[in-house]
Amino acid sequence: MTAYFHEEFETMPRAALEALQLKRLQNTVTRVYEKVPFYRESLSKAGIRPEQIRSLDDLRRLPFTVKQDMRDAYPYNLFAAPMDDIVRIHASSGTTGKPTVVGYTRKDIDIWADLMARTFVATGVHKGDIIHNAYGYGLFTGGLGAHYGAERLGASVIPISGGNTARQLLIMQDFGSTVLTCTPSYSLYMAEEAREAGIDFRDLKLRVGIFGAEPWSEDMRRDIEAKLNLHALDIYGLSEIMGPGVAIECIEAKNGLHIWEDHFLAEIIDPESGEVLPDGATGELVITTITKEGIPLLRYRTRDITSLNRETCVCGRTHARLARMSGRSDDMLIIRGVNVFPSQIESILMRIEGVEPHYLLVVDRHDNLDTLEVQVEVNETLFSDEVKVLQALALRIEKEIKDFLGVTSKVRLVEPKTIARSEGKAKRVIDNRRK
Ligand code: DLL
Repeated sequence: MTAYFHEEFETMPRAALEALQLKRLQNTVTRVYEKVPFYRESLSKAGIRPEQIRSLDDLRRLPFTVKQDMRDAYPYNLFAAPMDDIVRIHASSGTTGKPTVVGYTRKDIDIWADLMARTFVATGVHKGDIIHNAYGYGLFTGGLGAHYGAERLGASVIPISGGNTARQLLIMQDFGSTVLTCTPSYSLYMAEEAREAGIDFRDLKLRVGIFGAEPWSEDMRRDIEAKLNLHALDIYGLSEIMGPGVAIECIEAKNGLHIWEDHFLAEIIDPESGEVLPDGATGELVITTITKEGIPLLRYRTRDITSLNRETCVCGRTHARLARMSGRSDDMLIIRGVNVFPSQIESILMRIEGVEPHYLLVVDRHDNLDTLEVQVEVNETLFSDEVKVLQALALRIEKEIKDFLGVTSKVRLVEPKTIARSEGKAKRVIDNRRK
């Protein structure tokens, strides 16, 4: 029997859901038109007045919002509520320039806690669970987002945040944690430290892991599930839209992430032309928030690459599912004209015996030609093997990458623990061409 947190909303028939979406979209467009000069201007430029939004199809007429708009509005110019009503501020670090700042009203925090509680329930988590929350607490939304959801659900939350892995393991053992929340890469780091400390995950009480904040692959899921002895589920979110809990895989299907459509409208567009693509087609995810007060966003281009599936799920939820993110359009590497996502290389690596889930892609340009070096760790046994064996393995991986992705690479097998471990979002790519 599927458990729900908000059964009425989670299983709402499409027609009722769409009626609710339209009403909320109309309110949001009115709100930003009245309160945010940026939107008043961009809507006026597009020739749209709020009362012209009469059906969900009118969504397409609205202008996009992009990350640069948020940077230009730094720090508060996109806020649609007075600062007096903002009770929390988060920001995403970003790799270049100023961070992207978001503000939440009390109601926004309340809805976020509800949606995170809903998210937990979809993964089979319930009151009575002990949630070991190793997402970072701070400006990053992961820690506090999961924390409030856990409390809203009535579970016990351990606000451990990231770092000090030895202590994490000790607490997990002694406190009887049943749920782990952190990035997938950090969960693998924990597995590695546990093995070295002689801790067997089969002796722990962990049952569910809720992993996200960075791309990962189906093959990595299998690896994590085997090493940590739990169900590993994919959680998606971004600070601009809310934080964690925008979309989640349900434990019943483990196949696609339900995006909470009573609060977010999802579209997939062709990242080049901006044209809306049909369900099932892969493209860039665009999200419109329809209940936010602090910083509502119209058609925000997430740059995340996925597809939409609106078929009803075995879990009974009617909310559309997003395919596992293959990466961000700005993480896509173009190597000698071939498009490659780091996650595609990850999938190939993960299928090879003896190869560890720790890798780094180094892209460079020599004599006007792009080069790709794949550094990947192999296990102790393999590493101490003869050079010949290692060379043959490197060649085999190069061949698989060439055969599957059409790109030439140089594979460098490295000793265990050579590649930096991450307690948060892993860094998988160094692109020296961007320097
Ligand atoms: O990463 C929020 C979050 C916290 C999500 C904890 C899940 C768990 P930001 O730091 O703003 O927010 O980064 C958002 O991370 O646009 C994606 O590119 C990436 N991302 C998040 N979840 C996933 C996922 C948080 N499940 C950016 N798969 C997003 C792939 C993800 N990428």
